Amino acid sequence: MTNLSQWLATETNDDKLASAIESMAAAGVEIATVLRQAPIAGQTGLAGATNVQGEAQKALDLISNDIVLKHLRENPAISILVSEELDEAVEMSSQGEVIVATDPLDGSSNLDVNVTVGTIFSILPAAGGLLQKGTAQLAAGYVAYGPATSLVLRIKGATSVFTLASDGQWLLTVAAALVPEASGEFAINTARERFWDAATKNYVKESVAGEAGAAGKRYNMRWVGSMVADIHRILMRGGIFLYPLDSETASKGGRLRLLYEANPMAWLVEGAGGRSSTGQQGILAVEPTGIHQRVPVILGSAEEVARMEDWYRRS
Ligand code: P6P
Repeated sequence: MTNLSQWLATETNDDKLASAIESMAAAGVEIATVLRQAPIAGQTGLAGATNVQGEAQKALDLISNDIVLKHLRENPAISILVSEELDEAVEMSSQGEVIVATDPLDGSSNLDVNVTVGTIFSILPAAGGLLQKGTAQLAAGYVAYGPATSLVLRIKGATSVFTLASDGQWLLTVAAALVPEASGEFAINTARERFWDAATKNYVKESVAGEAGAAGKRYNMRWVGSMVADIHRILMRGGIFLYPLDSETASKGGRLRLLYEANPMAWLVEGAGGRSSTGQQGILAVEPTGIHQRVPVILGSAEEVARMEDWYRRS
C-alpha cells in the first residue's frame, strides 16, 4: 500500500509543502496516542483557561496545541502558525515559506464521551500573508481520531484518505474520495431552530417533509457535534453539513472559523466533487478580515448545497 511519503512524492514537487504536511501528520500520530491514553493519564476535563473565542479550553486542547507547536517549530519550512488556541499568530522560522492555520483539537467537548474529534489544518503560501482567501491554499487536511485514525489530505488534486497503521505509517486507503451529488442526509443542530433564518427553516422543512414534500424524497438527519466526524461522513457517503448564520451567531459572523475550519473543509469537500457556501458565496472566495474570523458554513453534496442556496435566493 502507498504510504504518505510516496503519495507526497507523486502529488507535489514542493519540498517545503511536503515537509509541512509530514509535520502535521506526525503531530496527528502523537495526538492520537495521547487521546487514547488520556482518561488513564488523567488528562481530561477543563484546563481552567479560555481561548480567544471565550470558549473554555480542555486540557487536551492545550496539550494538542503544544504537540503541533513542537512539530512545527522543528520544521524550518513553517513561517507562521495560526491556532484556534492562540490569540495571536506565532512567528516560526525566518526562512519559512508556508503558513499553517490549525484547530489542534476540534470538537473537544466530545472527548469526555469518547466521540470522534480531529485536528484540522490549512496550509498557505507565506508570501500571501495571514489573510488570504481559501482559494490560495496550497493544501488542507484533517486527522480524525475515531475507530480508525484517518488522515484526509488534498493538495491540488484528489482528496485522499490515509489510515494510521500499527507501525505508525500512514497508508493510503482511499485514493480519491467522492461526495455523491445527491444525498438524503442532512446535518444541523436542530435545537437552534428558533434562531434560524427563513432559508434554513425552509430547507429543513422541505427535507423533513419527505417523499410527499417538494424535495420528493425521504431524508435522515445526523449531527455528531464534531465537525471532523460530520464532514468525514459526508466525504465518505454524501450529505450536507449546515452551520448557517442565525440570529444568535450573526453578531459574530457565524459559529465556525474561516481560516482553520471552513476553508480547509471546503478545500477537501470541493476536491471530492462537493460544494461549499456561506449561503451568499463560496467559502473559498471569502476575503478574510481576521485570523479568528467566523463564517456561516454549508458544505457537502452539490445538489443539497444548491437547494440551500436556492432558498437563500428566494428569501
Ligand atoms: P453545536 C465543536 O465545538 C464545533 O466547533 C464543531 O466541531 C461542531 O460542528 C460544532 O462546534 C458543534 O456546534 O452548536 O452543535 O455545539
